[in-house]
Amino acid sequence: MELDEVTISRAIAESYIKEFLAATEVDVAIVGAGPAGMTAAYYLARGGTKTAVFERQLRPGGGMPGGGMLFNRIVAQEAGKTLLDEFEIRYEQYAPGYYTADALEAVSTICSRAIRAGAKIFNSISVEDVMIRDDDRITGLVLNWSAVSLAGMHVDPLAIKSQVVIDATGHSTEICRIIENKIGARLMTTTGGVVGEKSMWAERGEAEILDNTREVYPGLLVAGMAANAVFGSPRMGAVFGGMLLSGKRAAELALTMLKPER
Ligand code: 48F
Repeated sequence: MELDEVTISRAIAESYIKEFLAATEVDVAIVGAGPAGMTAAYYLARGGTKTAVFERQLRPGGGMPGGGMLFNRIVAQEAGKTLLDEFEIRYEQYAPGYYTADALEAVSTICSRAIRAGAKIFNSISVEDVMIRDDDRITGLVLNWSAVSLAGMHVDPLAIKSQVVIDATGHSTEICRIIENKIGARLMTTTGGVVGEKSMWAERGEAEILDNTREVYPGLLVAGMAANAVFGSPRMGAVFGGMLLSGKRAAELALTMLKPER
């Protein structure tokens, strides 16, 4: 049978639009397909929760593919190793309590497991704004093609609804900053705004990240480095266990926040 370019084009466009339409009303929308966002997506989708992830970059993975200073290896500590086991990512013990893994294997495996569990990851889409309704509650995201902002074109966005949003945007905590700066609303932090990440301290950063993984504004959870940045905890460099554990915690919390009738 001859390959027909129009059929190829229609197959791509129609199947993409079908998936995008399905994502216009989701249970949980996650901003950022770094290690924390993708881990959250995996745990949510695995339980049947309708989950969409929006990632600005062409490729998923956030800071993980770069390992430490482009040495594409990651380190996980004892607690983080449980997540490497869950995803079946191979690792070696470097020293007692320190495990190393290939950063690309880690990214590709978590991404694949999240998608196969049922999460939809939309790459090359930036979240540029949020929707706030019902007495100051985040109820959705405002999306645009990343290429549109890169090109500096004036193109209006589209919007999707979500019961719960997870800010997994990493160091920049972009969704929290939109709430703080654009909406002018108070976040559930000591200052009422993004406190800002502190200088590197791996031990403390990892110790505090699970407590920081929580609701920061009605309907909005923070996960991964965004959690430490918004609550003013240290960064931790190329140790990634906390990112995975935080993603898992965010998924567990999101489940408790979803309305029962879903
Ligand atoms: O930065 P990122 O990997 O965040 P993470 O999951 O993990 C942090 C680690 O990579 C590392 C570290 C380890 O100790 O500190 O830095 O917390 O992934 C965040 C993703 O969010 C995307 C961004 O492109 C990246 O892939 N992102 C950020 N803002 C937006 C966004 C936005 N407004 N819309 C869509 N995607």
